[in-house]
Amino acid sequence: MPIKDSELILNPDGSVYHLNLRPEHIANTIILVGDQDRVSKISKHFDTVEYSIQKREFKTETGVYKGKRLSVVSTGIGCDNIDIVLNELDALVNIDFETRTLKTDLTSLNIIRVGTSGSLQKEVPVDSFALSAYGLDFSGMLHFYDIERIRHKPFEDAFVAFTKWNSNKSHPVLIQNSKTLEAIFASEETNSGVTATASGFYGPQGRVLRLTTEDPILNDRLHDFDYDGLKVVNFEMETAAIYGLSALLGHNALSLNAIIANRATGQFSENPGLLVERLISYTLNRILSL
Ligand code: R1P
Repeated sequence: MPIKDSELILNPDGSVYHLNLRPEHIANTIILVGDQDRVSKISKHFDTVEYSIQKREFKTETGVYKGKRLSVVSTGIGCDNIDIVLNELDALVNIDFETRTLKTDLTSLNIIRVGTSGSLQKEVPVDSFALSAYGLDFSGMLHFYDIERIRHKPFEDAFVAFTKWNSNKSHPVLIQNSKTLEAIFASEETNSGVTATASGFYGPQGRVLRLTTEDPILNDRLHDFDYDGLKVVNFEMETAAIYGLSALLGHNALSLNAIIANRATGQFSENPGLLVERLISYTLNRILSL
């Protein structure tokens, strides 16, 4: 049965609804960034840029870096946007837009997030890199999918008990990265651990400006939680959603984050731009091994 017009929305030029891309416009290796202005900070390293487009916060540039075809796509902020980006990227490679049916041979994309993030551990300092061994979703977006086969319930249950997680909030979901990608991108420069993916920037990450939070000591509990040596290293807003949808759709995903803030010490990087540039160079270097 063809997928209905209302479910897979295509623009008049045949491009997918939000990303505004046609299948020929993307490479099989895709770097995701939050900030649309970070796209050109990556594509400026390319030998050539063959395609460039932006709709809303979703900016895409596809080109060749040292002989390897890559796309860079900005997601904007948050897991709601990741739902759009991951589903539309998957549709671009795995659904035939003419017949609106699933292709017989499915494609696995390599998806690497290059993001910014705040550390929860003193030992993971400002101006370092974090590599997400797992994403821990607090946003709730993944609960709208059938996630039973990809989540790690024993960790989640231990986490809920330890943090006295309020059941009015969405149940945390733990999802693993792609071990194949981790083997390529991990080094002594990366701090590995669990990345907590929040549903907001202020209250959901324990920031208090004028409003009190539901659990004032949540970040302390995140800091202290230890599951067989696995610690929650950092907070951001996309990784667990990327890991969850990639695992469900059969793509390989890895998240790398520049630690621009340390929530445990209260420090903020003096030059976050330079740190992001360093993470971009690090990522591009290693992407050539794919
Ligand atoms: C919040 O300022 C944004 O920055 C972080 C968070 O995940 C959130 O998207 O990542 P990016 O710099 O990749 O957007």
